[in-house]
Amino acid sequence: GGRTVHAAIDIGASSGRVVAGVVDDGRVELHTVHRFANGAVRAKGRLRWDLSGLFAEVLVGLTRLGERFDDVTSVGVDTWAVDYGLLDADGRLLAEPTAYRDDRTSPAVLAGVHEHVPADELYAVNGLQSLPFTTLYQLAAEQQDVLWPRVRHAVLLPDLIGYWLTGALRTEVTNASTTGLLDARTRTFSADLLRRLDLPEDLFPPLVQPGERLGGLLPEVVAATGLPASVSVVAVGSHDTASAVVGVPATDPRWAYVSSGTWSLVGLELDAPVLTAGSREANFTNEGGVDGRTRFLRNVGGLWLLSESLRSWSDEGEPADLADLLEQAGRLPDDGPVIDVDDERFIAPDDMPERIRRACREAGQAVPGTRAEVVRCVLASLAAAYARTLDQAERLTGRRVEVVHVVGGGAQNALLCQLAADATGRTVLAGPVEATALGNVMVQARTAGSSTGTLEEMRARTADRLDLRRYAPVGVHGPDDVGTATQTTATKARP
Ligand code: LFR
Repeated sequence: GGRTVHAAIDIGASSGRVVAGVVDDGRVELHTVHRFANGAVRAKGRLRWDLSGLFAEVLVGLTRLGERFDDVTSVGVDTWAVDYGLLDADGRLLAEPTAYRDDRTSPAVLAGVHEHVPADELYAVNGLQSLPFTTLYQLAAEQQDVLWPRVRHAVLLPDLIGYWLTGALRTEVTNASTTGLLDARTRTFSADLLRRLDLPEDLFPPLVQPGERLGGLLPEVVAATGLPASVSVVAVGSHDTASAVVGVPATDPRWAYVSSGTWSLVGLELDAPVLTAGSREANFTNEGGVDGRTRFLRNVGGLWLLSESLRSWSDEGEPADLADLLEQAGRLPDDGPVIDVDDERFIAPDDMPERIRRACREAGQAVPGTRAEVVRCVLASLAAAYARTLDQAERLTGRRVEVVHVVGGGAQNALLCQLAADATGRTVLAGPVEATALGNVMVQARTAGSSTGTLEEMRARTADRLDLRRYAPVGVHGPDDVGTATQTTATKARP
């Protein structure tokens, strides 16, 4: 019991935030204290993150936090997965981290890895879906780089921020599961894989579990932020999707999630990995969850297709109004074109509407002409992919899914949520938008003692407080509210 205050530092591919979480006897209230933009930029021949710039924003956020709360207990960090910074023997960052959408992980690099360890052998150990940007492929490209001889450690991005805050150099295990180098059963780095890929056994710093204390703030961080030296940094589900799954307000045991942001991560929480041939063929991943759970999911193309389209249109000098476009898209007929959003051609940045049109043309579908038609095509295609993925997840695990929780930014997109309900034929419960920050704070609160129990118990306590929006498959009921009050006014998905 008791009251504690925590900060969730949650950085996504398109924006970051520092969120204060006030926890009182297991109930969580979130206040965003700082928000900043993010995006990969081309620099020194690669697509890179400006991690030093992001860290400066983290310090700004922590300063604001300290101005508003004088009783902060701890801080936790999560970001997207797979990317890392390379440190030399003195702990210096050798270059700003390369972004996973960079094209250096070419088919030739992947084939080179599979010569050492065939794809089915990889899956048997790491249980990961095949994605070209999985850390081990990025490292294979790195091994051919001039910097490689100076590399002492590869440090995942949230761990790098943790290192800059505390001086403690660790690898948080949920995010480590996305490197492809972790054994999905034992949850330790596979010495065998590292050896076969010619990577040093201690390339990644020692593992730490969510909930463990990383350390206190460095004196220079105390000086820069004004936070008291008593504040500690606690390891959380540092892979943003791991925190998002913790933050899903599930109460019905037959639930699935769509963590809907730049990507849509669609799947189930399981007690153990599923490493069968069927699961590999369906390209399902077994990522590590908090409390030893398995995140059995697939990466489905996400709102990236929409945000990149918007970016193209504004680069053309005619920025679109998203609310307007969504409203027009909602009025378009149901039988429009649907593309395969998982197609790898959509991973790289630039020229998204054109790539979408080309995909429609190649699939023999109607080619979207207007912007609203492009938007409708993206959202309908995402919904179709959610439905297909959930059906596969049911088949591969023998579980039934009754309720689909959509969390993250996509929970605000009423058209997407309604199309998802229609396509899956299941009830969609949308919200919270800040599930990742919520899950980050929940893990810290348990370490501090202001929340207790299993994930289920903690979820039930937070769900109680949330305003979720319910979308029933069309033909059953229209959208309506559940919970106590409504924060957002959802646009009606259809007339
Ligand atoms: C979502 C996410 C996904 C991961 C992708 C790349 O933000 O973390 O889970 O596959 O980004 O890291």
